[in-house]
Parts: sequence; structure tokens; C-alpha cells
Amino acid sequence: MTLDAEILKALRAPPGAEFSAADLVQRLRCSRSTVRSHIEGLRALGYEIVSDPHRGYRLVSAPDLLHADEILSLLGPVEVVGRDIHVFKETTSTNDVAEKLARDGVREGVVVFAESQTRGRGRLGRRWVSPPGKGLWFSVLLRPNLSPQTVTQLTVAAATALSRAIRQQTDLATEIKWPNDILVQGRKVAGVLTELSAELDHVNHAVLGIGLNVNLTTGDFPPELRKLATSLKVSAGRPVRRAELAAAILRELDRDYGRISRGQFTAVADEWEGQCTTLGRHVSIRLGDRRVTGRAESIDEDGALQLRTDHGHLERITGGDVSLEKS
Ligand code: BT5
Repeated sequence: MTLDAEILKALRAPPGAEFSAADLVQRLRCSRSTVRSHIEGLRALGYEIVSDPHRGYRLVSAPDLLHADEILSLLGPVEVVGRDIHVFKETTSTNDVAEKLARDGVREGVVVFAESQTRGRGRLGRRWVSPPGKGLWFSVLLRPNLSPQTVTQLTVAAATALSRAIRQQTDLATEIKWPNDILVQGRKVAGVLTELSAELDHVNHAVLGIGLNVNLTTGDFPPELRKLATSLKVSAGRPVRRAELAAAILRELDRDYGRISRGQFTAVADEWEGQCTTLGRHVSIRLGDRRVTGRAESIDEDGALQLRTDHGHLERITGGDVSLEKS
């Protein structure tokens, strides 16, 4: 953990507590002037830290910006996801940056956030709207011990973790739409894009890209998305602090990645099924130029959707766009 992260962690626990410069010097094992210059640096970023010559430093408020040190200080210990965090002001796509890190041999678990993306993407090259300062647009580099056939487990685990973290932090009721959408009040609030580098029988690495609309207003969406998309702020009626939410999501992702890495996908799938509004419904799925319709029955042990087609066959679906039909 960096010194900034250590200072923020110290000032946060317990909330509003005061620490003298001497306390911090002892706790962080550095000089008084180093503490002072780091506090100044944090203030310059917008952290309101008051200092009283007799009582010490106190954190009054933190800005809603993404700062790797702050996310790390809120995250606590993790096994893999979030071991290292990078935050960029702007990128083309955070998936591109994570992909480059993968090719450079960086170990799994690194997370890349951007305040804005100029070419944020969804599946099949679709655009992902990612305006500055209001969302969580990030990618996680993973090197899972999964075959390309079972890698849908990652998307399922990501959706489950994301949904759980949103509920914990906002009390909003979330729904999962297979395979990669999180909905609130029937509108899309987040999407997951899993990109792979794989051989026939094994995955070299996977980049899990997550886009979550946090504090966007309706006007931040292009007109064609205003009826389909929402943000946590629009749905909850109040802004949500992104750093805390980001830490909660990484913690839950780390937990579910651990579960699938240990072969406990069934536990994740059970939780996923409880939140998935696709199951049990009559759906229409576009697969390239083909369209299949039927009843979404379950997900199998690989994370694929089992569809009972209108012709009575059981079809295994690993991708595509699902529309829920009126039941
Ligand atoms: C997704 O694709 O839902 C996956 C989105 C993943 C975005 C993240 S952001 C960080 C990382 N870096 C990237 O470049 N991407 C990932 P898909 O299911 O194909 O949905 C795309 C469709 O969602 C678009 O065609 C629009 O209709 C809609 N859409 C675009 N931006 C949206 C937004 N901000 N909120 C809700 N819907 C949106």
C-alpha cells in the first residue's frame, strides 16, 4: 500500500477520528515532513483534512474522484482482484489497457479504471457511453484456470458480484439479464464485456470489462438510450460515492473469482439464478443472423444458458442478445 493509501486508511478508522502528526509518524514509520507533504498532496486532490496543532489531523470529506490509493485504502485484503489498481483520466477503452498489460506479462488481478473512455465498447463492437467523472468504467486482468468452453463462468461470476455490491451499497433491487446486463427498475445500469486470449483448450488470459452508470443524469445518455438505461443516482434519487462502490465491487469480484477458481461455480450459479429475470421466461435470442425462441430453463455448469426451444429441443447458448418476450 502506498503512503497516501496508509494515511487515508488511518484517518478513516474510526470515522472522524483525529491523529496527531506523531501518531501518523509512528504508524507509517516515516518522518513528520513526509506526513505533512502527503497530507498537502491529498488536500490538493480535494480531500478536506483539517489539522489542529493540539488534536491532530481529521478527515472531513473526500472528493468523488477515483484515486487508486483511496480505492486500495477502502478495499482491504484481497486474494487476486484489486491487488494493483491504475486510474487513468481518459483512455480509449480500459479493456485495451488491460489487454496491453496482459501482453506485457503483468500478473492477474490488476484493475484499470478510467474517468472517461473515448472508445468504450460493448459486445460485437457496440458503443458503450462513458462520460467523465460519473461512472465506473474499469477492466480486470485475469488468468483463469478455465477452458474457453467454461469461461462464461467468469461473466456469470462478474454479474453476480456486481449485483451484490450494488445492492449492498445502495439498497436498490437489481436484476440480472443473461448473460451480461444488470438492470434496475427494468433498465440497464451496468454491462460486462469479457474478452479472451485463448487457445483451443486453454485460456491465456481474460479481460473482464465492467461499465456501471453511477452518477449519470438522464441528460448524460444519448436520446436513444434514455428509456433503456438508468444510473444508480437516477434510480436511487441520490448520488453514490464511486470509490466506496468500486472497493465493494472489487471485494465481491475477488470473492466470486475465488469461488470459481476453487471449482465452486455451483454456489455462484445458485446465487445468480436467484436474481436472474431471464430464467423461466419465454425469450428470443439473436445469434448473429439466426434467431431462436423458447423458454430459458437454467444455466449449466459452464455458465451457458439452456434454452428449451419452441420445437422442444434443448439448446445450449453461450452468447447472443436476449429479449424477454411477454409471458
Ligand atoms: C455491454 O455490451 O453491456 C458491455 C459493456 C461493457 C462496458 C465496459 S466499460 C469498461 C470496459 N471498457 C470497455 O471498452 N468496455 C468495458 P452490450 O451487451 O453489447 O451492450 C451494449 C449496448 O448497451 C449498446 O449498444 C447500447 O444500446 C447500450 N449502452 C451503451 N452505453 C450504455 C450505458 N452507459 N448504459 C446503459 N446502456 C448502454
